[in-house]
Amino acid sequence: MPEIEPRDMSLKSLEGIHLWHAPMSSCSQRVRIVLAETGKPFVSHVIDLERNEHATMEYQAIHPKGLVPALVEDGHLFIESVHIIQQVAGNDSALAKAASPELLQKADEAQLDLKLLSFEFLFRSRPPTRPEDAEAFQHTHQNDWLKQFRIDFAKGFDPERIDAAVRRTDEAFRHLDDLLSDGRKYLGGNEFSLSDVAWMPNFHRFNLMGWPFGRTPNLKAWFGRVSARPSYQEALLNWQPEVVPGAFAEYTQKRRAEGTDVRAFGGLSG
Ligand SMILES: N[C@@H](CCC(=O)N[C@@H](CS)C(=O)NCC(=O)O)C(=O)O
Repeated sequence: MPEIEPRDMSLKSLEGIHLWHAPMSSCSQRVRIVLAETGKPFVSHVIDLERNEHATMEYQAIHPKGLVPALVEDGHLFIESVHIIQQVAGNDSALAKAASPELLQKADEAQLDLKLLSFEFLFRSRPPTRPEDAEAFQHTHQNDWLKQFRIDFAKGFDPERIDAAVRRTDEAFRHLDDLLSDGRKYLGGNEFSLSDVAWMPNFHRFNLMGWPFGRTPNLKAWFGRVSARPSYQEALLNWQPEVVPGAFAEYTQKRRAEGTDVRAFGGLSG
C-alpha cells in the first residue's frame, strides 16, 4: 500500500504500530476495526478534532493533509484509511482476499458525502466554534479544502449540495443492498472482509442521523450481523462518548419536527 515519506523524521524510528486517530472519526473507526479484527496491538495517539489538534505544526508534520487517521508501522507512514486497513490486514490475509476492490474504492469515495452530512445533521447540534478559534484554524491549518469546508459549514451549506450528497449516499447504500440480495452474508461474499470493515462506520454514522435504512433491508440485516462482532464494540462503541447517541437523537428529532432532517432531502421520503 502507498507509503508516504514523513516530514517528521522521528517517525522512522518508531517500532510497532502507532495510530493517530479521533474517537468519532469514521476513517479512524475503520482502522480501529481492522486492528481489533486482527488483534494487533497499537500505540494510540488521540487527536482531539474539536480542539483543532490536527491544526498543529507537529501533527501536520505527521499527516500532510492534517487529517486523521495516520498510521506508522515499524517506521513506515501510511495515510488514507482505505490504504491503512489493507496495510494492517496484509495482502495475503483472508480479510483482504475476500474484499472487493470496488467496494473499498466506493467507501473511499463516499467519505466526502459522509462528512458533509455528518456536519449538517449531527455536528451542527454542537455549540458553534468561537470566532477566535475559527480564525486561528484558518491561519494554522494548511489544508485549503478543509479550511473552505469550515467556512461553508459556518455559513450554512447550500441545500443543493446537501441534496446531491444524500442522493449519492442513497445510491451507494442501494448498491450494497443489491449485492446482498443474492443471500450473501457479507459485502464481499460469505466471508467477513475489509469491504465490511470499510462500510461499517458509514452505516453506524448514518444510523445516528436517522437514515431510513428500511429502504435497504438487506443492508440493515447485514449491519445486524457485523455489529454483533466484538470489533464493533471494541473499536467503535467503546470510543464513542456516552452522551453521543442521546444528543444526536434529540437533535435529529428536533429537525424532523421542523421537516429539515436528512429524510427531507434527496428524495428519501419519496
Ligand atoms: N480520505 C481520508 C479522509 C480523512 C478524513 O477526512 N478525516 C477526517 C475525519 S474522518 C478529518 O480528519 N477531519 C478533520 C476535520 O473535519 O476538521 C481517509 O480515508 O483517511
